[in-house]
Amino acid sequence: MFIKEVVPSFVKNSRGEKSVQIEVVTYEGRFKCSAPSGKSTGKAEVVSYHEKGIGHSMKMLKAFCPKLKHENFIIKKVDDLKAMTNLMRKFEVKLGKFGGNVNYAMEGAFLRAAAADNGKELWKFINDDVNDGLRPKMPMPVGNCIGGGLHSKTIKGKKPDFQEFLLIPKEKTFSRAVTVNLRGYDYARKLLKKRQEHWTVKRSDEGPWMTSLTNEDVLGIMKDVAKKYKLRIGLDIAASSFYGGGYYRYKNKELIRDKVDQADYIERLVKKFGIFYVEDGMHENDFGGFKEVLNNVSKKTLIVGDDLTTTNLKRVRRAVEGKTINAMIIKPNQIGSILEVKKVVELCKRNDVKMIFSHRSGETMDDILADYCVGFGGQFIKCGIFGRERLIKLKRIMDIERTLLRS
Ligand code: 2PG
Ligand code: MG
Repeated sequence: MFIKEVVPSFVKNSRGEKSVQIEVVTYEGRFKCSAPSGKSTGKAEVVSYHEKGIGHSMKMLKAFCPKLKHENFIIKKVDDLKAMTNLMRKFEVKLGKFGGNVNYAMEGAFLRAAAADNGKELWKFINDDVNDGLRPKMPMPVGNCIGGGLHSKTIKGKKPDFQEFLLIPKEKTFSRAVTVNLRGYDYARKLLKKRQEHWTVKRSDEGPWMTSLTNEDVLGIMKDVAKKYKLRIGLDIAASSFYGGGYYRYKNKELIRDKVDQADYIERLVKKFGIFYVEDGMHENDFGGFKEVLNNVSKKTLIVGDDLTTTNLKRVRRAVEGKTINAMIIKPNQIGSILEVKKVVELCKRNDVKMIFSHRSGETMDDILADYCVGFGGQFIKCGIFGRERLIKLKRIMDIERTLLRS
């Protein structure tokens, strides 16, 4: 793959923040990728940009990218990307790190160019490598319906403490699942309007409805939505965001729970509302707490690590070998290396841990997450229900599904 040039630039994400985009130009065409950014980030995540900020990462890119001009890379599989990433690591030795988001954009653009060079779509390029080309199964979407926590603003001083109330369909096709999620999302709006005085339509980060209701009142709505459209309920509790000094500090309603109470509370909610999926129910270093919850809920419930595992092989190994989770979030920019993502995927597969490929709260118009999810064999894709940055990823999987159904 002969590189004509590599061009870095800034783009804006859905929160209006600056992000980095990389464009790789080869004889096959121009291949772009831009990086998303998180807000409720895990402490074990790699830094997103150079310690001096995104501006400094861009300065480094402006010096580094011209060095790739006229290079010839032979990339036949994901691991071959090393030839390029090694150059990045070498460049960092004296200047400090580019950051996980820069790696995300650079690797994504290179992989897209490499896939085209091999005459393949990106999902197929990855699938041929990691799944021996076996026909992939379509994932199910995990969609953010009602929001709270760090991603949401308060209404009259209130919001739910949990970050995300999720809808998860179980349908034969991905496109049907997307439709059902949209219907459920709209029905939730109607119920919010009914059950809350003076409610006006407002959306928080990622597009879910904003509300001042408590966790349990929202779960009541979710239960009705789920029943009407045969959907499953999920939660991203993002517990680290309201944990401090050994306690979970709830604001709505005001309450303090210790570790034992917190695990107990989650277990009760799971039973009461028939919850299928619980992400980050305990704080990010409480491996034991996750295990406790996993042991006390039905085997069908997914106990999901995100801030706990941060797509970091060491942490994932600890979580999986300690039997603390049965599912995990995969966010490539948490670890800043798609080669590491591949190792995490292999570990999950060996241990039957379900994989949820996930967007970040600040997303761009890039849809590479969809190719990663199908290519690596994720069972779920978490990328919202509404908003153009979210819909573009759902649409990409619908397109892949259509191609596969035709073949
Ligand atoms: C999460 C994500 C995405 P953020 O916690 O799962 O929903 O949020 O990107 O802010 O880390
Ligand atoms: Mg999360």
